[in-house]
Amino acid sequence: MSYVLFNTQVVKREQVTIDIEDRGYQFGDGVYEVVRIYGGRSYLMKEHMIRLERSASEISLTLPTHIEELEGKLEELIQLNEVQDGIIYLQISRGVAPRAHGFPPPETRSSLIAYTKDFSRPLQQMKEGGKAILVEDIRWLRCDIKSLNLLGNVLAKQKAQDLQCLEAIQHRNGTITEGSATNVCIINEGIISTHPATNLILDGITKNKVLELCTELKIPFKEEAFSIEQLMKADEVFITSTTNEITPIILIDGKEIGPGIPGPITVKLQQAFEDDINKG
Ligand code: DCS
Repeated sequence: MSYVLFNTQVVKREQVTIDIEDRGYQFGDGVYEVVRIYGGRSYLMKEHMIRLERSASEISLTLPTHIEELEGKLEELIQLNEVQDGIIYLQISRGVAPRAHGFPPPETRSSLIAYTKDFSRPLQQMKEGGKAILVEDIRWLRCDIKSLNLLGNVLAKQKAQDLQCLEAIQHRNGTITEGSATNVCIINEGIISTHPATNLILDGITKNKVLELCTELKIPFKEEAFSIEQLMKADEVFITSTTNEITPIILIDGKEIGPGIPGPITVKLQQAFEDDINKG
């Protein structure tokens, strides 16, 4: 039996229907989050809830419940669905109203939906590393909002998949921003660089955890944008996300990064990340 959170209530999946005039469906007018579940427990839930609240506030969307209450309902969902390793997908749209671009009447309730999915850790990919391609970043200028509008990301990812690659690394005029659904870090002479948390990228929760681990491990890092050239010449490259954790990138546009195998600092960070997961 699968349960979902529908607005403020946990119900059976079969009981949920989405209205054809839901603004999430028609305009992508809403925000979302993906939260990781390890060993039956959510990971970095608070950080995801804070980002959700911020995304919603940036588009003037009112959440149907306080985040503390929402957090409780999501934990209930994990228990009811007996998820061990998986994810929670959660989205909130600006609700159901006759189609018109402007905001609906103020009494319109936002629609929230959250469900769980089993998802194993990508252990082989993390060990062996993956391939990536470079693509132009054609997205809007508010990539800091975790918006339901993902067309730019979808097109980028598909280009990567068409070429049997794991990820598309995006650039704006030669400056690397982020992957289609990941943040990108490079390592040069022992120093990690990643794009600063501006309007041009999503401020990734996994990336922030990695930076926290860097501080603990005394690995120097800078939140500074880097160029395509710096990426291609880096000693190590890795991507981060809730589902990809820390995945080494060993080949970009057919060219090897460093010796073409996961680098030692990336591996060290993977171990520290694993310890953090197990700490719970
Ligand atoms: N950048 C983009 C554009 C993303 O979509 C994501 C996550 C990230 C970076 C990494 O952020 P987190 O570390 O907070 O996950 N994308 C989610 C998604 O759509 N599926 O899984 C994760």
